[in-house]
Order: sequence, then C-alpha cells, then structure tokens
Amino acid sequence: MLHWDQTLIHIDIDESTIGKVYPPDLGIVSHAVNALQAFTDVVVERDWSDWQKVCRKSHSELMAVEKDDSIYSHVMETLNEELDPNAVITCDAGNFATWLHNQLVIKDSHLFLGPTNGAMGYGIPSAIGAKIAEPHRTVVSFNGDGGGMMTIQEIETSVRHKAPIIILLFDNQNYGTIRMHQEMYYPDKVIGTALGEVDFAKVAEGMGAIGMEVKSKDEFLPAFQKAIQQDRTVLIDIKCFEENYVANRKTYEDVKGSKV
Ligand SMILES: Cc1ncc(C[n+]2csc(CCOP(=O)(O)OP(=O)(O)O)c2C)c(N)n1
Repeated sequence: MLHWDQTLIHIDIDESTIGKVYPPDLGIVSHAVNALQAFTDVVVERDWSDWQKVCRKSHSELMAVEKDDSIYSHVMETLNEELDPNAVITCDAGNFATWLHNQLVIKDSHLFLGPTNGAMGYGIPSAIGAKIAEPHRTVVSFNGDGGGMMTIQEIETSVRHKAPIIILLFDNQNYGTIRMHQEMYYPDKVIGTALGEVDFAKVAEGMGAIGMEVKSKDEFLPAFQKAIQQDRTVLIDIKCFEENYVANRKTYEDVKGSKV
C-alpha cells in the first residue's frame, strides 16, 4: 500500500515502465544491480525513534499475553533458547507467522527477512540468498506448507550452491490464513483451502537435503539441535494438522462465524 506522504522512487531497467502505475517523485532508469550498489553509499538519516517506541510497546503487550499450548508456541519458545542470536531468520507469508511475530525474540539488528507485501514463496529463496551473502551465519527459514510448496524446488538450488539452510515447515494441511477467513465470514462453506498429506522430509531428501519429521512437541528440540550441527540443508516438517490451531491462540472453532 502506497502512503501519499511517502516519497516514491521508481527504478526500472525499462524506461517505459517508470510511472506506469504510480507517478514517482523520482524515476531512475538503471539495472537493479547498479542501483542497489549505488544505494549502499547513500547515508540515510531518519529519526525512527517515535515509531520504534510504539512498536516496542505493542510488542511487549503481545509478549505478555498468555501463550497457547500449540506446537507453534513450543517451537518459538524453544528457539528463543536455542537459536544463535546472530542467526538470520526468513519468513514466508501465512498464519504460522502470527506465532513468530508474537513470540520469537529478535535479539539484534539485521536478523529478519520477510516480504512486506505478504508474498508467499519468499521464505526458502530468501534464506538461500541470505546464506550465500553471509555464509558464516545460521539461516533459519519459517514457512507454511502452502507457501513452502510454492518454491520448495529451490532446495535443489541450496544443495547445488552448497548454501545450507534450515527450513522449518509448519504443516497444517491447509492454506490456513484463507481457511480462517472462510470460517470467519462463511462458516461451513470452506472451499479450495485444504492441502493433502505430504511427506516433506522425503521431498527434501529427493533433492539431496536432509529431511526430518516432528510430530509432537518433545521431538522438536532434538531435531533442531541435530539440524544446526549439519553442514547441509535440512527441512524439518512440523506436523500441526491435528492441533486445529489456525492462528496464535485461535482454533478454527474460535473463529467460526465471528464476522457474520
Ligand atoms: C503468492 C501469493 N499467493 C496468494 C497469497 C494469499 N495468501 C496469503 S496467506 C495464504 C495461505 C498460506 O498458507 P500456508 O503457507 O500453508 O500457511 P498457513 O496460513 O497455513 O500457516 C494465501 C493463499 C499470497 N499472500 N501470496
């Protein structure tokens, strides 16, 4: 969403694309590589502190709310203890991220990569890019099964380029976010949001990565500890279908008909 008090700079290699949708304040014809390289030298001075305080306050309020008993909450709690504070986290789009945003503690700057436009399919490729850029850092990618399946073939890229990442895949056999909206507005008219049972560990293994499966809370810690010791890409398929949670502290039953 474009806010009209923002300055819009539109860069494109094709002159005719500039301003095609929104009129920019500044149009630049350039290859993305050259533009991004030039931007690394630009000093940006902006006072974010007021905005930062608002975000910090609302995050602290969320953190103070009682956690649910889901495997999602358990994973976040475990990672708050286990994750290297210097690890890079990448996040796909989907309701699994409601637990991540509410509960995972980001301990330093330059650690989190996520699509602000909410694009699914970002989680795995962005993790590979991060690993290639910063090979000495652990990179952990968070995905749903829907978004994960949009770019799961990129596991092959990570193996071929020797860019080992850890993929956490929250496998609820649903496009959970969309199912949630269907349940809220049109209870009992769920359509097109179910996904099948997939053996993601085998899918990962088929591309030369290590596949693991976690079916209960107590299986997560040993799986994760094993994953961080590998110098290979690991996918951990976290089965959460049975739990019936659709968002942080919300089951499908909780949301059913809530917007009718
Ligand atoms: C490329 C793309 N297509 C569609 C959407 C709309 N969308 C947002 S979340 C979502 C479902 C996500 O499902 P999943 O990845 O399984 O995560 P869950 O919500 O179940 O945790 C969809 C279809 C989107 N954001 N991006």
